[in-house]
Amino acid sequence: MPAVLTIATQPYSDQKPGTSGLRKRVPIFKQPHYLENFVQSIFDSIKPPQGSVLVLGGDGRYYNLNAIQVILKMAAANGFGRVLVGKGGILSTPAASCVIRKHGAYGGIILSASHNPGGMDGDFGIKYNASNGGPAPEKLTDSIYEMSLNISQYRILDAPDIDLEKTDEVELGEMKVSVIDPVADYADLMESLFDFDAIRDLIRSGFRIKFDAMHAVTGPYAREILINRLHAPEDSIMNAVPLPDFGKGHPDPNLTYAHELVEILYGEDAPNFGAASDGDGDRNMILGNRFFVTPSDSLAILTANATLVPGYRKGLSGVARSMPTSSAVDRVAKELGIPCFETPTGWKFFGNLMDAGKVTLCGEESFGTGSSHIREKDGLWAVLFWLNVIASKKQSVEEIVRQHWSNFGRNVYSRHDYEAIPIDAANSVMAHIRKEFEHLPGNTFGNYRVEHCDDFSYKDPVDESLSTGQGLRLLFTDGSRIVFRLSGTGTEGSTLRIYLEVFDPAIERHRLDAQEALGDLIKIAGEVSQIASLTGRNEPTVIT
Ligand code: G16
Repeated sequence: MPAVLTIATQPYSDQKPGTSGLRKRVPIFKQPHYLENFVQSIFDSIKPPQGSVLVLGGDGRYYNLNAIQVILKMAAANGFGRVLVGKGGILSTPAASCVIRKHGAYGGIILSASHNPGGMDGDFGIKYNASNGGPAPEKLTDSIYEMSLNISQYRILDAPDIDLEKTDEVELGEMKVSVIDPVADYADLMESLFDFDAIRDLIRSGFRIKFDAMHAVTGPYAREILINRLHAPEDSIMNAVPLPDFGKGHPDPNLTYAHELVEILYGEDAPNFGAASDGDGDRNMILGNRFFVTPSDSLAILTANATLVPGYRKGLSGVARSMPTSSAVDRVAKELGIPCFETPTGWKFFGNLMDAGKVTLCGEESFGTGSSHIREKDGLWAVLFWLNVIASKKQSVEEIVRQHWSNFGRNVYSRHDYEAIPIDAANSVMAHIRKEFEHLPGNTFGNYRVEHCDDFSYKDPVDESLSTGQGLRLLFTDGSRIVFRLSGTGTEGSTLRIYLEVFDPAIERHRLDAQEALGDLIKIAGEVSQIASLTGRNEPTVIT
């Protein structure tokens, strides 16, 4: 029997998990004991009962396989009875959530830095999901951080690496390792929710789709679901082989980074439907022929049409959106007579609401949409939901969106990101805005009158925990708003996000470009934040 080693270590001070787990550059993760310290801090915080089951996998980025071998040996030395690990070390974030729930695991470790670039000098990340399949709640991430600051030793089995390339069951000390097909459970779940016959008919009728896996984790999932099960032609998927450096791309499904797909959907002979997912498969971008669907509109439209989908035929118990997400879905919820919750940014805030049965669908402006089928946002799920709605309504993406705007009005929306700003400069912008907020209520900027300014805070209706400092909101009397927020997922400097929203009830203005419609608010945001003078940046890095 291999020996359990207890290795002495020193704490690192920078292992505070962000919006979803610990994300750092690969060279930081490669420092001696860095990964091990964090993993031991997770195990010391969750205190798994002897013999517990752990799920383990990642998005296939550089360092994934090394980390998996280490974590397996540490799990064996920390009393786990079984680890379910994806073949090749692969598990998308939604698939991991699905496997945790389906197999009643104690929790799961997912290795991913989501949409951040990968490779030897790229980003790596690690996050823990609890037994409900969802991201660790703040209480737990705080405890993991505390443990990491005080750690003095970790436990690891002195054993050789195991073969992850074939599905099998092997022993690692007293623990069993089941190397599982990473796709099967997830694909079955999708088939149980959506009308695959109707989608197959749609595709057979000549409806053309293009899914861009961005050389990240969703390649094998898209192949199994879209090609094998839905019989889409082979050229319906692109960049479908996961690569450790994502083909040197930035696997973030937005109009800037998924430009290869965007060019196809806006080009000659464009397909009818386009979609992309991110590094770990939880985000989605939806495109029609020459048409972009904002994530906020997507959530509202899926909510309005949910009963067309078998898995949601009986209706929704409620919906939730993150605060910076537009209030398009609020209008739908009102009409459906169901509750709509506004939470801070971060999928973990939806978990309690779903566990308590208060919401069925939820979404975020950051290209995340999902439902209570798992406890993570789910990229391919959103793609299938759209295909099911299209198959049922027999309308194009653009027709569906325009009809939605006609029915509910349009929340014109955009996000401007200023990436990799020096941390001090970003903090001074936020401090400046806070100061401005003291005297802004009642002021007018052209047609816009400031009603209220605050720093968003949220009291969880289930466990009553309070989260403060979740984004600076400038709310106008007509319902328009500007939100300023620092990203919790970047690894270089600070990323400042400015979220802009106006409500437009007049159908004839719907053809207007969003940036044009938001022009006044963009100016106000610049004036109030002084971003140009405080950071030297005259333009956002990414506009979505
Ligand atoms: C993570 C969370 C999302 C959240 C996003 C926000 O996404 O899972 O719930 O909306 O971060 O990112 P930021 O703080 O940069 O605005 P992911 O896809 O990176 O796991």
